[in-house]
Amino acid sequence: MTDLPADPAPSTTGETAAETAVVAQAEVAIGPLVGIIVGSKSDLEILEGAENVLRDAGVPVETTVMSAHRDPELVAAYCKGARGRGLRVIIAGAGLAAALPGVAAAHTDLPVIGVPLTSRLTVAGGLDALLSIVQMPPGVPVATVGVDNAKNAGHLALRILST
Ligand code: AIR
Repeated sequence: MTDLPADPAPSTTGETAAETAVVAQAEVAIGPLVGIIVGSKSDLEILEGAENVLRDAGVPVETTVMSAHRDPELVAAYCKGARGRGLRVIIAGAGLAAALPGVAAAHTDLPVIGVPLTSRLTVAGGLDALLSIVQMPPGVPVATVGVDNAKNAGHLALRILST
């Protein structure tokens, strides 16, 4: 936790520096606890299943589109900074050669839940994405839910948050 400043000098808005620091800490405290990331805008509708479960439980959540293949630097920066911003769990959904959950787990030690998705070019009913997500090398785990089963990712995130 950040120490409050010793000097309570009034700011131009009338708040003391200490009050400003308290407000800043409160904003951090109510920031998102779960970060949902998806490989494409075309994945967003299915991931609403996870978002709705979390919002219904009162858990603050943020959803961002970033592709492990199209935006690799963005994915790395987001996941490296996730714990520092107060996130506790990352839910990552992608289809096809679905690298996003695994790449996320490579860049953060937060729990990562992978959601394999069907999409326009899917083969074998989403088995392509399922195997891409579940077959992680030892030491870099991704907790994988069923194909298109984003709701279960939300429920699993709730259980992780309650431990
Ligand atoms: N994808 C995007 N970058 C890497 C991968 N694997 C996935 C998306 C989406 C599918 O490719 O997660 O499920 C098709 O994306 P789009 O943008 O062509 O609709």
